[in-house]
Amino acid sequence: MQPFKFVHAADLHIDSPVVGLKSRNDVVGARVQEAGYEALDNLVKLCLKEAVDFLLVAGDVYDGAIRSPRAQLRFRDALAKLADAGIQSFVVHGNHDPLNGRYSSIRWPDAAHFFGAEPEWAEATRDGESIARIQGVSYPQRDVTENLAARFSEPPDGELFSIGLLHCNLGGDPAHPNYAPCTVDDLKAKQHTYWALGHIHKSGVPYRDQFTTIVYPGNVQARAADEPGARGCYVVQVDGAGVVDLEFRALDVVRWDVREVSIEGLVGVDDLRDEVMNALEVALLAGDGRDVVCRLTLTGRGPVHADLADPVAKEEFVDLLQADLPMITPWVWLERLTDETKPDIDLEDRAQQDDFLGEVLKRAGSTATEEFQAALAEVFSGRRDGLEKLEDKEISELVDEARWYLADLLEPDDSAAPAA
Ligand SMILES: [Mn+2]
Repeated sequence: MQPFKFVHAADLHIDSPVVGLKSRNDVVGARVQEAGYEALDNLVKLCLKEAVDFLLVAGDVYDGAIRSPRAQLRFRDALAKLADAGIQSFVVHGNHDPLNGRYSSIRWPDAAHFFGAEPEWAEATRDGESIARIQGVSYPQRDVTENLAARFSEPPDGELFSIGLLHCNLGGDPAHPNYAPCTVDDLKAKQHTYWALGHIHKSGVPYRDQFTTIVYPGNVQARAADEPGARGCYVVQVDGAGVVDLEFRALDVVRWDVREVSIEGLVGVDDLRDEVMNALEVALLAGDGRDVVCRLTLTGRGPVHADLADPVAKEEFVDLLQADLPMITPWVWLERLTDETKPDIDLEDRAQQDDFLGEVLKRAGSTATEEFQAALAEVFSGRRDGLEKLEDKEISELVDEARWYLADLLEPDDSAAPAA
C-alpha cells in the first residue's frame, strides 16, 4: 500500500444566510456574509499547500435547496483549482443540498466525483495507480430518515484502503436533525477503515481503534453564536501500513466566541464597561488573528444590576460599547450582551430580616414543592393543550426566580430597586 494524504471537510454551507447577527455595523455584516466563501478559499489553499492526493466533502456543500449560480460557480472554481494541481475531489450531498434541489448546468472538472442516490464506489488514483477506494451516497431529498449506512457494502478485498463518505447523524444526536441515523456498530460492520462523516457541525473523532476511524470535521465556518470556537477540516495521512494520522486545521475567518462576565465586585457602570471591554480583548486574542464576533452574558450579583434593569438603558449601553470598538482587522464585535445578573442582595441573609420582604422570602423559600403542585393543579389539569405537569426541579427554579423578582421589587434600598 502506498502512503497518501487527503483532506476531509464537510458542511461548507456555501451561501448561508447570516443567522442571529443583529449587526448594525456594515463592516461586520459584509465580512460575515463573505466568510463562508473565504473559508472555502482557505480549504483549497490548504489542499494545495499540503499537496494532498484528494479532497472529501461529506455533504451540505450548499446551504439552501435553491442553489445560487454564484455558490455553484465558486464551488466549481474551487474544485477546478484542485483538479489543475492533480487533486481529485469526492463529494456527497446532504439534507441541505439534496439531489432533487435546483442545480445550474455546469461543466465540472473530470477530477471531481459526485456520488448519486445509491451507494457506489469510486477510486482515488495517483499517476494512474489506485491508492484508495471510496464509497459514498448523496441524499435524494432532504428528509432521509432511513439508515443509509445499512446500504453500504463491504470492500471487495483488502488490497486498497477503503473510505465511507456519508452525511449522517451518528448516535442520533438530539442537537441535530435525525437524518440518516446510524450507530458506530453499523459503520464498523462495513469494514471501511475511515468513515468521512458530515452533518454534525462540531469537529471530533467519535470512534477510533486500530481497524476503524470515524471522523466529523465539523463545518468550515461558524454561522451563529451556537457554533463557537475553531472551525475547519482534518488533514489525514495514511502510511504504508494503512495507519491513520489525523490533524485538525482551522479554516474559519470569523470566529464566534461566547463567554461570561461576572459583575461581582463591580461598583459602577464605568467598571462594568472596563470589564466588558477586557472580555472582548480576551476574545480577540483567542481568535488568533481572526475577526471575532462575541456574545457576552453578564452574571453574578452586584449594584450594577440595577443600572441594566431597564431594557432601553441596556441597549444604549451596548450601542455605546459597540461605537467604541475600533473596527480594524482583526476586530472584535459585541454581538449581544445578555443580562443574567441578580440584585445586590444575599437572598438567604435578607430572608432573616424582620420586615415584609424578609417574611415574603422566608415563606416562598420554605414552602414545599407539593404545596405549589397543589396550587397549580387547576392550571395543569390537562384541560389546556400543551401544558404538562411541572417537575419539582422546574418549580424550584420558578420559586427562585420569583424570590429574586420580589426582592428586586420590594427591596427599599435604592441601589437594588428598579427605576420607578
Ligand atoms: Mn446536514
